Amino acid sequence: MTGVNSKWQLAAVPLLVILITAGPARAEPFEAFRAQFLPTVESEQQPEEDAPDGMVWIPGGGFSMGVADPRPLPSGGREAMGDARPIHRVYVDGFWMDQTPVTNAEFERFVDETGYVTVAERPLNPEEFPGVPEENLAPGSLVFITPSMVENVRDFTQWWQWIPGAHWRAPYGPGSSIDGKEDAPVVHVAWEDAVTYADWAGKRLPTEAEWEFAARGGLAGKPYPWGEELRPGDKWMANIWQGRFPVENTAKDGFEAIAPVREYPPNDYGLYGMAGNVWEWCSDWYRPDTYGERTGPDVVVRNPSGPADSFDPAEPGVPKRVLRGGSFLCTDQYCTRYMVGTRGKTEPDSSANHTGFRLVKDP
Ligand SMILES: [Ca+2]
Repeated sequence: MTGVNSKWQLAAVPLLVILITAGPARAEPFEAFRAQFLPTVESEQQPEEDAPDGMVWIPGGGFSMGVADPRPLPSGGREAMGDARPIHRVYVDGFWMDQTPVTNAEFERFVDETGYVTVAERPLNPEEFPGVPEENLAPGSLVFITPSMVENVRDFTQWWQWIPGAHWRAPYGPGSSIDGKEDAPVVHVAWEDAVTYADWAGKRLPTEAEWEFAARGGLAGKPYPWGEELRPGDKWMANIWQGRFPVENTAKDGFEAIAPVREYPPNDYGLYGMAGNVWEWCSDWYRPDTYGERTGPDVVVRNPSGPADSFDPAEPGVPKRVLRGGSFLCTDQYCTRYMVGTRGKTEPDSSANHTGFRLVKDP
């Protein structure tokens, strides 16, 4: 089932669960990191209309898109993030953006009004899975289940499980519910589900460039939407994972799983949850060489909408869309894609209990 295998891709980044204690923040790595970015220059474009409900104005402008190798930073993780380079200059027009990811309550209104059935609630097509017994074609989705022990840290099937009957309203499968989680981001939504919701809401998915511009909140060369340190003043600024992934989740940030959408402080544009909690779909196809195609230090790429097709050398033949922001399952030792500028990818028809979305709207 390639569809299922490729869903592991988000979690399949090289993993070494060797905990090191990050030393005290040193100035030099931050300086070297910062030096690779030019300042963000916001445009003066202003909308004529009042802010749509729950949205804030993102001014647009020019910014340095991408990320420097974060590994020298004190909490920079273990990945070079080469698919987010070269850092290059991009200009995006201004737009409205949802302050939070779409919540369970909002998604419920959409489903109640339209009768929409999400991808995770539909049986798998037998033609796409020849030879697979019918009982294995039941609707379902991927759920992170904490394993009691891990034999091989590269084998993510030990913690990602395909759960029949798991979907947005039953995030852990039959018997689970979203009661009391109305303010949490909706999850188990495939890309197609997000696009359908967007059409209904009169909005659209952000491009990867718009998402990144917004996440930076006007800052430049900072690894997080709030600035330079993972925990300024020892305060958790996002819902990520603490402890030894994937077997120990100490939830020092207050949440073992998903947090409500306004739990942590917003960035300077008033956006909540642009790091951690849930991944967010973007409209772009994923390719690791997207930025390389935009070369030329004096070239400003205007409103890029991504490549015409997708290619992931880790899984050739499996088209993927971009996701941004990381999730509650990312740590400073594993994944680490809550760092602004880093990129995620997954198959558009896949869903999991760490993936949601937020929307934008043109003025
Ligand atoms: Ca957490």
